[in-house]
Amino acid sequence: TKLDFGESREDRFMLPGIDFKAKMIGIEPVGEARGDKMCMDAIIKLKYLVKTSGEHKARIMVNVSIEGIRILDEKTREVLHQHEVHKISFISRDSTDPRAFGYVYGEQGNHKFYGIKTEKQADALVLTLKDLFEVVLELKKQQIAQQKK
Ligand code: I3P
Repeated sequence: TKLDFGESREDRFMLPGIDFKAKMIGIEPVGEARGDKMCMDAIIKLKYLVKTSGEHKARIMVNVSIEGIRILDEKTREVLHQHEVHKISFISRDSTDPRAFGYVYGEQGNHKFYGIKTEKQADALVLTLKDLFEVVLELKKQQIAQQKK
């Protein structure tokens, strides 16, 4: 039997990364980089806008890799949004919906909340993102240690 002790944790984030099937709930400007209540308010508003518009949510693919989060059109695979890890400031689970979550992306004075409805449990994607952030932090630390040598 093959033991995979040699495989490093970051391997699964190497390109092309991991794809999650999802739908876009919407994008909402927010005033802060982080905050559970702020994100919850944003997702409630976005869901309300979807409902009252009567439109279907756009089908997307959420790609998670060392380059961050990329939101692609499910059919054409066109990149709709590209979000580097270091500018993603907060991830929020929707406490009322096991298939929804969102995150805050952007710079000071220009933060936006991205609300996403996942095909399966949102936890799978959220845990993958948390793992990615740890891996990126670890790589950064190693890089700094290398520079000091
Ligand atoms: C659909 C139902 C689906 C939902 C879909 C709705 O309404 O709520 O669960 O998909 O959203 O249209 P209905 O039961 O009246 O057909 P999600 O669970 O993925 O949100 P959509 O049209 O925005 O894709």
